[in-house]
Amino acid sequence: MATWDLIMTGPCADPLSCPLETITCRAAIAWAEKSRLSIEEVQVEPPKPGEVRIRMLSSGICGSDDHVLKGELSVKFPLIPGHEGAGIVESVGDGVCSVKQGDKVLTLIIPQCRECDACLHSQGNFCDKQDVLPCSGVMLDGTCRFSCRGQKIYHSFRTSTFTEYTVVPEIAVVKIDDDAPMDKVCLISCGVPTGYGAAVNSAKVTPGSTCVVFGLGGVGSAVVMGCKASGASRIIGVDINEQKFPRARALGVTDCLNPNKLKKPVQEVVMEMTGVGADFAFEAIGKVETMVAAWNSCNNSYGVCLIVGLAPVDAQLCLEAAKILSGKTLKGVCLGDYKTRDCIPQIVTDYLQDKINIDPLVTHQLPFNQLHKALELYHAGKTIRCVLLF
Ligand code: COD
Ligand code: ZN
Repeated sequence: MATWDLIMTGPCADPLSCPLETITCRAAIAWAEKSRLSIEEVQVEPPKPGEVRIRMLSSGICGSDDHVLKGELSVKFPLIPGHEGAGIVESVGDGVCSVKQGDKVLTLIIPQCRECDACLHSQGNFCDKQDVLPCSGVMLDGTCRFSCRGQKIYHSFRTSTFTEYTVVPEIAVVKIDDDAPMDKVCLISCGVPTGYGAAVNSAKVTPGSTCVVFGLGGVGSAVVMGCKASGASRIIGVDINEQKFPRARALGVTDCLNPNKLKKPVQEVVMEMTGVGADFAFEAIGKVETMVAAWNSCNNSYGVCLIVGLAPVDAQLCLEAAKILSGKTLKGVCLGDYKTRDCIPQIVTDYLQDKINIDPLVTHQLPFNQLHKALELYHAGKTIRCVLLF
């Protein structure tokens, strides 16, 4: 949806036949922690060697963006938020060979450089070139591609998708099928692999198992989908917002719990409901207290607890040390343990081939100029995923 007119600065109108120009377009800027996002005219520089400039078509609003805006992650302001993006390659810098102008692509919050220790290890996916922990806010060469009224604007996770144009490293972008519906597949850039992948790829949920999922937002709902697809026979969903329960049930949750309405701690209720504890527990909220509750909801001997959410920086996770002896497993997981450039395009193909259905996760779609309404819906707990359309 072309909501804004784009102004090409400089004399050249045909990007194929002349040097790349700076683009002036609209973007959402967070000038400071907890400030209201402001839609501004920004300058987006051309991609440098090894970089890709993308015309965004859609971006989801993910819980991590909210963590960024609240200042719960250590990021630099002013910045352009957003990471769950789908778009079309507008131009590429020197040496870029994995994507070309006109390709449909997804942005990747966790890149895949294919050179670092994590990328070279068969089980690793947390690429050394990621910019989440910590978040420098700059490109790999230490500089920014965005500016507004002469001021440097930082990048968010080297993705920044709440903008009509963004620049990302080649290692943080991947080509997807030409017929992918761009108003939805942005979810496959983050929420779907993060949640669905945590269940099917990381935990490898087993048929007939009992799962408990803490947090029934976009990511937790994708976890539920993964548990269901893996044949779990019981899926307990935990959320303080009961508005999330009907959709969660439709996705496969068999029992819904609101911890605020229970007379006992939620882990005790899960223990009573299951008798022996859950086979698999997932934390998709990003709070230490729910991480502890997820851990204590698992079976003591063979339970597996997956931490999907990211707690605020400096938070410490405190667990009863003796409980680890009995054999249960605690595992962190990011982007479903997928090596992102290798695996994420296949999820898009699987969606196109009806092997996975992401449609129920897209509860709202709004044009970019209604960003504030989208954020209001998110904060009111009414969305699973609201997709911004450009
Ligand atoms: N108890 C139960 N439910 C709670 C509680 C609580 N104390 N607090 C909040 N909730 C519920 C909310 O009502 C909401 O339904 C849900 O938790 C959170 O959902 P969203 O929609 O706000 O967030 P998601 O699903 O988009 O994202 C959740 C993450 C945990 C993935 C995210 O916040 C995060 O921590 N991301 C960083 C980790 C990561 O892997 N990132 C990869 C790319 S984002
Ligand atoms: Zn995300």
